[in-house]
Amino acid sequence: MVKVITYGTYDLLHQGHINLLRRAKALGDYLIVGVTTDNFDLERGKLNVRNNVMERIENVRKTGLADEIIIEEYLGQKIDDIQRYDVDIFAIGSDWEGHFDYLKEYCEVVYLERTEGISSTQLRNEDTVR
Ligand code: C2G
Repeated sequence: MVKVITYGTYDLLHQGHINLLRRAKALGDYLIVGVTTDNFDLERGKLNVRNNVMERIENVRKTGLADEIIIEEYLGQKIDDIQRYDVDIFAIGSDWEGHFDYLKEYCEVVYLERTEGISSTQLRNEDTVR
């Protein structure tokens, strides 16, 4: 069984996230999705996330694409998760191209095409204008 893992905030879950999850799932048989905690996002400089971690987990769950959902709460957790869950492929959007090459020591690393023209930032801004 090929196990794939991917991570994200998934704030105001949109089609770009869904496409990414679908592409990640298609790489293997079992998809683990890591959802960032509110605190981990603050630590990494994401200061205006709208949905709390429970809402974001629930939205990912509702896509029906994740076989397992875990939370990501500390820097360096990806290596621990890959080893703990015996992951074959780490997948992430192409906006992160090159950034996670250090994980190649532990599993295959795949950068998936990002969906252009939609983002959580854009949705947050539209919401503010409304
Ligand atoms: N994504 C996408 N197309 C978009 C927007 C996002 O393919 N238009 C992808 C991102 O590339 C990422 C996933 O959707 O793979 C989740 O994106 P975010 O919620 O913005 O999370 P991010 O900050 O990219 O999480 O450990 C956390 C991860 O390292 C990165």
